Amino acid sequence: MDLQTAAEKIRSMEIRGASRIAKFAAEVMKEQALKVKENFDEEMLKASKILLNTRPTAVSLFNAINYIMRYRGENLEEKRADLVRRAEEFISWVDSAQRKIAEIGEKMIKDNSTILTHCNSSTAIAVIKRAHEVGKKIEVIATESRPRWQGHITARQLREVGIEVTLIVDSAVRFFINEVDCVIVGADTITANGALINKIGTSQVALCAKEARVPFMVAAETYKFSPKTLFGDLVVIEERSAEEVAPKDLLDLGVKVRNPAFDVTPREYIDVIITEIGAIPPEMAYLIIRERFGYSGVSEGEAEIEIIE
Ligand code: RUB
Repeated sequence: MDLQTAAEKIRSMEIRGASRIAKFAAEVMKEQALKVKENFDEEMLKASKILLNTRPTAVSLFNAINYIMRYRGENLEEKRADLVRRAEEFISWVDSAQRKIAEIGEKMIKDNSTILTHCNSSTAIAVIKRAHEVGKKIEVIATESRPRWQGHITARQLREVGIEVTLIVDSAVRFFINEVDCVIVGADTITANGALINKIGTSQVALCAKEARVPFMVAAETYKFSPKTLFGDLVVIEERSAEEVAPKDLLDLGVKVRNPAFDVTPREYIDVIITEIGAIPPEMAYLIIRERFGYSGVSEGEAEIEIIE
């Protein structure tokens, strides 16, 4: 697949969800590395930039590219082999982390419980499916997740394995929250101070859960933690087109539309983040970034990693 086609698949959301995007980017980088005949560094840097310039919010894409681009080698073949190895390593990180999170997260779901989820997170779904597989009796309330209806994907994926699912409109979360035992969502990015960036509406769900004292859990691989936020970068919230929200006749009348795809949930609303290295409080985000990415934030020299933006 050529790079522009790959980038367009991410931009148009044919490939979507933070983990899937990162894994796909790793696959594309590997494929690209196998094709390059000369100027390996320049060509791979170009590929990185094309892929990074698709959707700005999920740090998993940035982490995937930066992990892969730390390849080393004396000549083209060595560099190629190292890049391919790193891409494959990243891909298996995605798969194994999700399995591990499912194992840990399942234990945090009670038997006979109702779980609410928002949008379509493959990692949150892995936890829910695992709870079902080990024999827990669970029901799921899934929000539609307008404007792109990812809730329909969630409802289908859970129903297909035999889980009871109720689909609700996004604005009905508070109406139903007292029937919910826990909320579990995924993550696009977790900042150094423990805030969660996830599908628009997540912070309203968290607010409702807090008010009703319903535990709010996040299922997030460590590659969803953002090293960039340690250096003061703010997470860019993607704003998508007005056409996703309003019909043409309204737009033609001059109605303005704002369509942010993600929002920020402060750490005070999060009970636990389930990662592949353990269930942690959001306050531990800094340590995860330090341990997993080698960034200390203390001095630039210690970071030793060239960041590709
Ligand atoms: C998807 C979304 C998901 C996270 C986590 O947004 O917000 O909750 O990406 O997903 P979009 P996963 O549909 O706009 O990409 O757990 O699969 O990484």
